Amino acid sequence: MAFFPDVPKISYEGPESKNPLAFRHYNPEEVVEGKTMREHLRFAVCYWHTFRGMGGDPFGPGCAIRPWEDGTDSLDMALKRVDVAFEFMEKLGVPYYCWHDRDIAPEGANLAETNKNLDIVARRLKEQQQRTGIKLLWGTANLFSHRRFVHGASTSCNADVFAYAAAQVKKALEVTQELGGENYVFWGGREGYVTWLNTDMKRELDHFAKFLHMAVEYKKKIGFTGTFLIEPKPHEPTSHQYDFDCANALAFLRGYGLEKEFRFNVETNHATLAKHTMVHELMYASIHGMLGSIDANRGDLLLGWDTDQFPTDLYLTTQIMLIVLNQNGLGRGGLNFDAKVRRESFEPVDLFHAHIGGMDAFAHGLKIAAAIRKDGLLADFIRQRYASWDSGIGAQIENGHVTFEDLEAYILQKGDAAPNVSGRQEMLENIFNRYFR
Ligand code: XLS
Ligand code: NI
Ligand code: NI
Repeated sequence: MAFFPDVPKISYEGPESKNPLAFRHYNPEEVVEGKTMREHLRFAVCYWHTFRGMGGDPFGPGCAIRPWEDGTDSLDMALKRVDVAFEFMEKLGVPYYCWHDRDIAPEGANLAETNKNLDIVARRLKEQQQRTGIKLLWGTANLFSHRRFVHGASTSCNADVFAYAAAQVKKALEVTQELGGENYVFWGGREGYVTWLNTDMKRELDHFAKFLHMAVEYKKKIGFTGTFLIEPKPHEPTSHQYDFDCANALAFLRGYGLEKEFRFNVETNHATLAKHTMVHELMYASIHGMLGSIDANRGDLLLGWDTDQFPTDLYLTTQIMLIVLNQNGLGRGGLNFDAKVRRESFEPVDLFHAHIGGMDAFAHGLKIAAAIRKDGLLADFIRQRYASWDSGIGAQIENGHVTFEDLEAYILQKGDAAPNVSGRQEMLENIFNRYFR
C-alpha cells in the first residue's frame, strides 16, 4: 500500500538539480574526511512530530492532511502508522528513527494494557526494521502528556507518580533494547517547577537523581549497551526546567555521581531558549566529552518558544558539523530531526520537503566544515591567539606549580603585561564567509 503515491524514492541529483524532491548535497555514499556522509550524519526521523503532529498551535487545532489517519488513537491505527512511517523513511533514505513510547502505541486502561499495546506495536516496528534496515537511534518515554504528570514525573510531589514513571521508563528501556536502540534519551518533560510557593526544590532534585540512578542500575541489569542521553532545556513547559543547559546538567550529574553514565543530546532550539548559541552548547558538551547526540532543529528569532523548525540555515549546520568533526563524530549518536513542518505546510509532501531540506543543509554544512578544517586558517588563528601559553610564563602556569608570589615577581620585573593583539572578529567573519559559495 502506498501512502505517498506521488513521491518517488528521493535520490541524489547534485547541486545543479532543480528537482525539489531530490538531494542536491546529501549523497550517502560520498566520502568526506574518510567516512561516507551516511556515517557522518546518521540522520533520524522523529516519530512524534512527523507521524503524530497535526499542526495544532495554541490558537487552533491541527489542520494537517494525513489521509491515512482515521482520527483515533487505536491500536489498529498505531500499526498502520508504522507502515506509513517506514514507507516515508524508506523513500527518504534515512538510516534511523526515534520515538517516545506513547508516540508509537496508545495508552490502555491500565499499565498492563498499555505495556501490551507497546509490545504489539514494537513487534511491527521490528519487522519493518528488519525489512528495511532502518534502525532505532533512540527511544524515550513520554512522561509529560498524561494528566498524571501534571506536577512532573520523577520530580512530582506525588510518590505514586514517581513509581509510575519508573515503571514506564523500565518498559521503554526494554523495548528500546528489543529494537536494538543505540541510545536512550531522558528529556525532563515536566521535571522542574512553576512557582517556589509550592516547591521543595531540594527534595525534587534528590528524587530526580535517585530516578536516574535506578535507571542506570536497571540498564546494567538487563545489559542494555546503548548510551544514556540527557537532553537539556531551560524552560517550557515549566518556568524552571531542572536540566537547564549543558553546564547546569553536568553540575547536576556530577553532584550526584552520575556523570560517567550519561552524555547529552543537545537540541538547537533548547540552546537558543537558554540564550546560548548552539555552538556554545555543543562546544561546552564536547570539551567535557559529553556530546552524545543532536536534536537538529532551529527556533524562530521572533518567537520565544520551542518552534522546532527544520534546520536549513547553512551557517548553523556548518558550525554544528565543525564541532562534530572536531570531536571525530558523534559515535552512537546522530542527527535527529526533532522538527515539525509549519502549520501552514499541511500536505503530506511537505514532510518530504522539510526533511530533504534539513538533510541537504547538513550535508552541505559537512562539506563546508571539512573545507574549513582542510584550510586550517580558523584553527590556526585560535592556536596563534593563545601562543603566549606555549612557552615562557604561560607554559609554566599551565604545566608547573606557579604561585601568586611567582607571578607578582614576574610582573614586577617586567613592569607591565605584554601588549594585547586585536581579536580580529570581522576579519574572521569574512574568512568564514569565504567558504560559502
Ligand atoms: C521537547 C523535546 C522532546 C525530546 C524527546 O522539547 O525536544 O521532543 O527530544 O522527549
Ligand atoms: Ni528534542
Ligand atoms: Ni525540543
